Amino acid sequence: MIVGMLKSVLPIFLGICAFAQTDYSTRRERVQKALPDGVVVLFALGVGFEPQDRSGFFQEPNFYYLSGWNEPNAAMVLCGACPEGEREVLFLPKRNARKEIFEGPMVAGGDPDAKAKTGFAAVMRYERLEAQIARSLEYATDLYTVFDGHEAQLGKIAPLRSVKDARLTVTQLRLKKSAGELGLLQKAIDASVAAHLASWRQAKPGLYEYEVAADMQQTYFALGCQRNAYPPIVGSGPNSVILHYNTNRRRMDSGEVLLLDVAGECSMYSADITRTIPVDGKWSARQREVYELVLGAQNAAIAAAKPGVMRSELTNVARAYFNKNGKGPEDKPWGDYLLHNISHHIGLDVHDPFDPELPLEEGNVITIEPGLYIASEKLGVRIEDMILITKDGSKLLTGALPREAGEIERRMKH
Ligand SMILES: [Mn+2]
Repeated sequence: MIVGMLKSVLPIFLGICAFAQTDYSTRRERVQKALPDGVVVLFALGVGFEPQDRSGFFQEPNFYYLSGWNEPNAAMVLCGACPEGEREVLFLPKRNARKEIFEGPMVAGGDPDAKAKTGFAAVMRYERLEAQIARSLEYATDLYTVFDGHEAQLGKIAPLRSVKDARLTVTQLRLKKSAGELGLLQKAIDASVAAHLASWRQAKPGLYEYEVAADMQQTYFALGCQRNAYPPIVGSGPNSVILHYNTNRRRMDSGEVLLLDVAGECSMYSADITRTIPVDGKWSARQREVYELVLGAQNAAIAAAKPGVMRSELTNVARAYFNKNGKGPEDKPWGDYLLHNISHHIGLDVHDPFDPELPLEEGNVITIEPGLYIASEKLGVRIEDMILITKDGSKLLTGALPREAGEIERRMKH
């Protein structure tokens, strides 16, 4: 009993998985309960994956969420109606000595210790996948997968069964973050906050955008992040109005703002944080005016975020705040200079999947990121923070990074 318990709380040893095996098996049970008549087949990323790919291997997030398995060329079958021992099966490639020379020891389908190492009730060779799907369908009516191109292949295995999309079922689980997930999100946030603070000490006229991007990445990698959550956006002056600018080649100049939309990913969980700062360490009157507007809109949207509210409504709140606070250039309402939605879910994906029908719920983690972009003035301001939806409101997870205009000036003094 004690040995069994001990095993069950050991984290999966491969990759950078951070949770106990039981956390993943609980998630798999939830999928089985949500789709009791289904055989759910999920695929890891990686058929054809080459380790020398520039971007490196990144596990398919739904597969990772339900397995913690961080290796390519795997699959799983979940079948709540199947006999004990076949309700959750992980399929792994067979042993490959050549591959192990390059990539280190692997867990293979058929290894005697594969169950203990993966936390699955059964681990089989990948070659058995089709046969096991057919066998599982004797106990269930429908075949499910997360539609990503594999549905056609499954249709051929079981031509008489309908193949249904399990994406929404897994999405609904992923929307509510567990305490463990919140811990990993906070780790990514804390490392990214440190990166932003480092950039504030560094920024000055004459510096290149890539120098700032490099130091920010160095900061969060040194604090344990494994990847960029997304390509760093370091945009000075005219580049501050380009929403997904990430060339980062320009030299910043006196009198400009610097928009920093930069964050790291730790243990598969992403942060997403934006600040806009004055390159000189001191705002011009116009920069400060626009900054205060964006901050006001952000505060209004944060105040509006709570269970029961539709996330899309938060963009309306921000736009309404802008519109009732005077006019922008060309006598247009300020709201016309907000060019994007101001919120998305975040977790294993920077833009986590969502259910468009569902209002915000306790346990959701979302961004709040209003901005105003005035191309004619080469002035873009965005402020992006992450909040956790609580029972009756929200908690600011990125609060360690100041947002007030005056506080940013104080922190930039060096
Ligand atoms: Mn974002």
